[in-house]
Amino acid sequence: MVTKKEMLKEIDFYLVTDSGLSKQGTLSDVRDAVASGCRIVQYREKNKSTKEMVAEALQIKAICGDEALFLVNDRIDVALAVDADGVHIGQDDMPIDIARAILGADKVIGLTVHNTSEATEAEKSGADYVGLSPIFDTATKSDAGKGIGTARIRDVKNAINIPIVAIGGINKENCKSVIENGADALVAISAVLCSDDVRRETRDFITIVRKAFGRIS
Ligand code: 3NM
Repeated sequence: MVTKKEMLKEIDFYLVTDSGLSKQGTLSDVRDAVASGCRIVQYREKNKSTKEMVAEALQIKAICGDEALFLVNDRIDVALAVDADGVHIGQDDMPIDIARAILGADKVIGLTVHNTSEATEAEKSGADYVGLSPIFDTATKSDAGKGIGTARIRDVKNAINIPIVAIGGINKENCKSVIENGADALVAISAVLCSDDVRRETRDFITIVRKAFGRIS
C-alpha cells in the first residue's frame, strides 16, 4: 500500500485554501479540486477561531480521504487535533526540528524557502518538501516580496533532493515554465479560487502540468 507520505512523489497541482478569496467556500473548493485529480491540499486559514478551524479541518480530511494528502498551514495544534497528514510551516513558524519532534516521523512537513541556502537547510533539518516562493509577484500575500523568477527554481533543484513546490503569482500562462525550470508541483491560489469554476480550472492546470512532465500526451 502506498503510504500517505509516499504520495508526495505524485503531487503536481497543489491546492492551498483561502477563505478570503474563495467564491464557493473552502469546502466546495476542496471538493472540486480533489474531484479534478488534485492530490495535495493545504488548509490555510487566517480568519477563523480554533474551534471553527478544527471543525472545518475534519471535513476537509474526510473529503481528501485516500485521494489527497491533507496538510494544515502553520497550526500544528490543529493538525494534531484532526490527525492531518502533516503541516506546512514558514521560516518564522515553529522550528522544524521541534515540529518534527511533536508530529513524529510519519507526518509530512513542508517548509517555505526563498533561496538555495534556506532550501539546503530545510532538507538537512528533515523537511519532506520545500515551498519555494514567491516565484512571481503576487497580490495574494501582502508581505510576500518581489518575485524571485523561474531561474531560482533550477538553482534550488540542483541543490536539494526533496520535492519543490512553487508558489506565488502562478497562472495558466506561466505554469509550464515553472515546471520546465524544475518545480515538482505548483500552487496557484487566486488563479483557481477567483475563477467561476474551480473544478475546471484545477483540471486545466493539471493537464498543463502533466503534459509538461510528459505524464500525459
Ligand atoms: N505564500 P497566488 S505567496 C500563500 O511567498 C502564499 O510564501 C507565499 O497566491 C509566499 O497563487 C502566497 O494567488 C500566495 O499568487 C500565492
